[in-house]
Amino acid sequence: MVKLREYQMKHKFLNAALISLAIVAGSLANLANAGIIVINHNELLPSRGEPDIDIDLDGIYDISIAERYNRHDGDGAGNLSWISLYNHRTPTETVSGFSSLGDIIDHNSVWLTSGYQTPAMSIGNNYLGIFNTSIGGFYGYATINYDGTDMVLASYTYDDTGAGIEVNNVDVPEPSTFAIFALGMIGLASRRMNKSFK
Ligand SMILES: [Ca+2]
Repeated sequence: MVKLREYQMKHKFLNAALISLAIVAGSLANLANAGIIVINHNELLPSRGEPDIDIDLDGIYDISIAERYNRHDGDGAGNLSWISLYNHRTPTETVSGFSSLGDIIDHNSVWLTSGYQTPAMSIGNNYLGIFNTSIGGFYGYATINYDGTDMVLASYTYDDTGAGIEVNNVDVPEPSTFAIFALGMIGLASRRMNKSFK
């Protein structure tokens, strides 16, 4: 009778572990289908010049982004970025100005196909909508962090399905809750199994 109860308990935990694994597999499959790609740059932008940036890392420059101090434009703020589409053969477009968290970057956005812009930076993350880089017609955005002194191109996030994309601070969805739950259940199941074999 005790043996039967242990057998039932063992299978109860094994089933829970298997269900957890299925949930993890499902959530990972959803992540793969989501099409959200994050490319980390972590590149300090210079205060002079017009550095070319290969935003999608395919070896072809897409855009120029730089910090722009007040000595160049005389506004006294020193918080302007310099974003240029000059000198690039790729058809990259940028949204005019920065977008906010929750904004949707898609065909309804106001796009610039040439020239340059000097939008003012806010402290924290600033989001520049980008469409159609050298790897194709994908909607995405660059995250540029400004700490009041320096500007850093943090990352480029895009949707490789061609769908519009929401500006979102949490670039990478975390399957950790399911994973931790599954690992916990597997641990419990293996403890039960070890006990039942003793
Ligand atoms: Ca490129």
